[in-house]
Amino acid sequence: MSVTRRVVLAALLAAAVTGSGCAAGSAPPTDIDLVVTSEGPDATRTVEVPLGSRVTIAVDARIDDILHVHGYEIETPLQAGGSETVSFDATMSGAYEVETHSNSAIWLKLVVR
Ligand SMILES: [Cu+2]
Repeated sequence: MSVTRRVVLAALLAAAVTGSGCAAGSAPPTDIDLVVTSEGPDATRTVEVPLGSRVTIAVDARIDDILHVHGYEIETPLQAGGSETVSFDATMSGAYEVETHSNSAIWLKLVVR
């Protein structure tokens, strides 16, 4: 088999794998509970998110801040003592950090694939 033919075959196989089961609405939802404090997390939590999943982050805020979902560019104001829900469809693959800016805390790393 020629090198060119191998590359084409590999590309076709990759397309077959990534193209299956990704119809809109077929991915299971991703629900995340998050308590936002001034200290930030002990460690950033990594969450695997299936591509196409509806992501819902339920935030229990202990401080005034803004929660920022990088990449998807969603910013939600938080009020100390309040709760907020951030929802979006994970339509872009990749790794995205969820941060609060007052303390530069990175709460989540969403790995969408
Ligand atoms: Cu940010």
